Parts: sequence; structure tokens; C-alpha cells
Amino acid sequence: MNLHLVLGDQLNPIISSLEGADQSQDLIMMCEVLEEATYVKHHQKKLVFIFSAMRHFAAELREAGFQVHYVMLDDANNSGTIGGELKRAVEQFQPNNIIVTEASEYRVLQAMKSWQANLGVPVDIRPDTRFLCSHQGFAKWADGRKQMRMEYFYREMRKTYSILMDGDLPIGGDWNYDADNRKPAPSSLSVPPTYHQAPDAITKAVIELVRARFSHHFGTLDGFHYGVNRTQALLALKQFIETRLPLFGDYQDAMVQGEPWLFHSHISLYLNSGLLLPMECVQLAEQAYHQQLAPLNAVEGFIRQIVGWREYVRGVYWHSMPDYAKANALDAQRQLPDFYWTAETNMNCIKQCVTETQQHAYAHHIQRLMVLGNFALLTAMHPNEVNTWYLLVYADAYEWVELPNVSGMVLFADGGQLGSKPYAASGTYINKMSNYCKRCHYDVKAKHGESACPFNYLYWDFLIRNQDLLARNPRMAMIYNTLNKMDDAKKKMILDDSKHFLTRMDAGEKV
Ligand code: FAD
Ligand code: DLZ
Ligand code: SF4
Repeated sequence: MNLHLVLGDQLNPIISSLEGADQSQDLIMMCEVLEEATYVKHHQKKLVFIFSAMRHFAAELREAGFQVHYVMLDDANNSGTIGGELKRAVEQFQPNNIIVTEASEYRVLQAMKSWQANLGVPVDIRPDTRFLCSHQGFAKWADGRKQMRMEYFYREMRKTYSILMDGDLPIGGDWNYDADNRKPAPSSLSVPPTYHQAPDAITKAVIELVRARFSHHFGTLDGFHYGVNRTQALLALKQFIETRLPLFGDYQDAMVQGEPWLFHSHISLYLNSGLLLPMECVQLAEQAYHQQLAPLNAVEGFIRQIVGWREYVRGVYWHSMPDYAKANALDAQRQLPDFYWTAETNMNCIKQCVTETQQHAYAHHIQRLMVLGNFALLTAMHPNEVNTWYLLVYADAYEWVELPNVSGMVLFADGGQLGSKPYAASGTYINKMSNYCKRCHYDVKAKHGESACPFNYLYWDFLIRNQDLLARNPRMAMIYNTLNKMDDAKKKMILDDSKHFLTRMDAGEKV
């Protein structure tokens, strides 16, 4: 008898650990454990999503005829760890082999590698074939390159899988249509609703479990509306393709107060837990293009996020761990301020993004990057503090995808391995791409003094502080030219304003 272990982010019947599972004698095991719920204190809605999706997947496996050993969080002898539960299962069922799909996170894969010796049972760790680029494939692509740029990786993926291709050339003649994207939202914009699924009995029971055990975790439980099984995730994907994909590209970078969802797909939690597979998302989007239901800039932009960014950050993660988790190239040391938890800040952009994160365990890419991330970069927050926050607040967050986005894309902590320059920006960018500034305590047009938008002086403060490291970067040449022409009095005002603001923020004053 073989024991097939399925983890909480491996919820798909095609997962490699289930290949060859024999319904007549094998046992499938899944376990809810305290360690996975608390190694960072995940958002309450994220816990509901994962536990409910795990319970639904176990029920589907049973319906399909499999025997499933499912350990609930509140089961009397639950040891609290995946390894501990496996040990108990080995004692109880005495399997000949344990079969697993490699863990998506380094931390868990390390543990997996110790199981064979610890348990005295052969452990077959299989590759995770849900991803479109294998570890070997990425290593081969990265080998010998000075810089691993996403854009070149993405082109290879397009060719390999023949996505949006016209023979050897990209459809439309260009690989990337971002020049047509990045529009701010007009005030008259009407946004279609996101997918809503009312909680069923299983989800309701999990909501009560999370309320009883994890109410001290970040976020609210109210209005849980996510899909929790594959059928629902597919409906959510279909709804995106039909109603939001056509404008996905145009408003990909826009931020609108009171509109958390905009034209994004809201499928990352389904993709990362296994309920959706990347290629089915890509194929539906490509089909919409060929049926003239969505324009090329939207379809290419969406596909690039999935076969480009998503696969690329996973590649970078496995290529660079465990050192990547320790990277701090800009020597950032500040603690995360309380308002990342409470939303109690006068900066309206941050207040809105934290509030939406509390409510939905979701914020879209530009909110994560250019508001919350940008502020963390400008104020030199320590990568560990920032990574922990991002890993626990978002329903789609697992270290393999969160860490490269935070340490690489946002904080430049990897020294430029992932991005060619830091995404630092002043309030001007936020004002251009959102309507947050209109209702802010601060004045986005003011550069100095108490009423000035903090992003404005903190931006220059960041550039001055990191001049030795960043001025050599050719992509930063223009901005450092401007800085070098700035007179000393102006520079002093920037440094003074920044120091004053940061001293008050560090002291816990409302800023
Ligand atoms: P859409 O905007 O509709 O994009 C479609 C899909 O593309 C997403 O569902 C996602 O699977 C993929 N995608 C888009 N951008 C990225 C990216 N940069 N990296 C990887 N995949 C991408 N994404 C996560 O899945 N988990 C995370 O923990 C995570 N942390 C992030 C932290 C920071 C600081 C930043 C800047 C980005 C992070 N992202 C993360 C990427 C991105 O913000 C989310 O994937 C996206 O917001 C999810 O919403 P969506 O499904 O509506 O995405
Ligand atoms: C995120 C998560 C949570 C909260 N709980 C569980 C769990 O109880 N059992 C489980 O198998 N998986 C859980 N997960 C997902 C795991 O954290 C994820 O599989 C690993 O991080 C991958 O390395
Ligand atoms: Fe954010 Fe500055 Fe705009 Fe206020 S003025 S919302 S702090 S960018």
C-alpha cells in the first residue's frame, strides 16, 4: 500500500503525487496543521480559503472512489505539523512507500527531504508538473546569463508553448504591448463585479473554526466570497475572461478608491492552491483573442503575467534559495510601522490599500508594488519585516512567489537580480494612476513641509541615501543627473523633512 500525501496548495487531480494511485489499496492523506497556519499568522480569510478548499478536494477524491485519510485541525491527537501527522499515519497504516509532490516552499521541501530517514519508509518526491518551466529548464535558461531578465524568459516560454505566435514571430509583431496599457481610470468607469460564491456548509464550519482559533490573526472574516473548489474557480476564471479581460490591459495599473477589484482576474489564490492550472487560463485568454472578444494588448498582458512573471519568479526563487531570503543589498533596517496592520495613517493611498487588504486578503499588483511596496522601499524597511507582512496578508501568498516579488521587485534587496532598477516613485506617480490623492490629508503637489505628500521628499531621500549603490545603474542616470543639479538648500530641506517624518513615524505618531 502506498500513501499519497497532498498538501494544501496541491489541490488538483492531476498533481504528480496522485499519478498511479490505486483506488483499491492506496491511501491519500491530507492534514490541517497548526504549523502551516501559524509559521506566519495568515490572514483569517486565507485560512478559511485553504482549509475549505482542502476539505472540498478531499470530498471530491472520496466521491471519485479514493480512500482519504484527512486530519482536521481540531482532531484530538493532531501533532500540529505535516511531518508529525505523516509519522502518525505511518504507524497506523504501515505504507510501503510515501509519494509526494515537491513542496512549493524551500522550508517545507527541506523537511520533506528528511522524511525518508526519519520515518524509515521510502519517500518518492516527484516534480511539480503544474508549472510550465521545470527547475532544470529554468537553470538551463539562466546558465551563463549576467542578468536574468523576465522579458527574455517570457519570449522563450511563448515560443516553447506556441502561445500567441504566428510561426516564429509574435502575433501582432511585438512581444509586449505595455505601451498601450497603463491608463488611469476615468471617473465614469463602470467596473463589473468580481466572482462571488456564498459559503456552503463546509465553508461555514471552517469560518467558525477560524473565528474560534485564529481571530487574533490579521484581517476580517466578514463577506467571505471566494470559490473553494475547482468548479467554482473555473467559473471565476470564465467570468473574468468574459467580463473583465477586454479592459485588463488598459486599466492594469489604475487604482480607484472603493474599487478593489477593477479589471484584474482575481485568480491568483486559485492558481497557487492548485484549483486552476496556468495553461487553462492562458488558453481561454488566447481563445478570447482569436474570437475577437478581447484585444491583443489585454490578452498579451494577461498571458505575460502567467507564463512570464509567475513562472519567472518561481525560477528565480529556486535558483537563488536559500540565500535569496537573507538578501538585504540596500542595508534596510527599519521596522514595519503599525499602520501596515491598522490602516491608521493620514496617507490615504496606504490607508485604502491596507483596508482593502484587511477586508479581502487581496490587493492588486500596483497597490502592492507602487503604494505599499514603494513606501517600504523609500523608508528602508527591513526585508524580513516586509516579507513576513506580504506572506501573511494575501490569500495568494506562498514564499516561492511572495519573496522574489518583495525582496526582488519591491525592495531591490537582491541588488538587481530580478529587476533592473528599483520601482521607487514619488507621489506624482500615485496621483497619476489613482484618485487617492484627492481625498488625502497631504498635498501631492507640495514638495516640502508638514502638508507635503511624504512620498515626494522620501523619494529623493531614498535616492540620496543610496547614491553610492544606485548612481552607477545606467537606468538611474537621468534621475541622478537631476539630483546632482539640485542645490544644497533643497537637498537639506528633503533630508530634514524626511528625518522629521520618519522620527514621528518610528515613535508611533499618526503620520
Ligand atoms: P492579475 O493582475 O489578474 O494577473 C493575472 C495572474 O498573473 C495572477 O493571478 C498571478 O498568478 C500572475 N501574476 C501577475 N503578476 C505576477 C507577479 N509579479 N508574480 C507572480 N505572478 C504574477 N502574487 C502571488 O500570486 N502571490 C504573492 O504572494 C504575491 N506577492 C506579491 C508581492 C508584491 C510586493 C508584489 C508587487 C506582487 C506580488 N504578487 C504576488 C504578484 C501580483 O501582485 C499578484 O499575483 C496579483 O495581484 C494577483 O491578483 P490577480 O489574480 O487579480 O492578478
Ligand atoms: C498555507 C497552508 C495552510 C494555512 N495550512 C495548511 C495545512 O494545514 N496543511 C497543508 O497541507 N498545507 C497548508 N497550507 C499550505 C502549505 O503551507 C504549503 O503546501 C506549503 O507551504 C508548500 O511548501
Ligand atoms: Fe498618497 Fe501622497 Fe497621494 Fe496622499 S498625497 S494619497 S500620501 S501619494
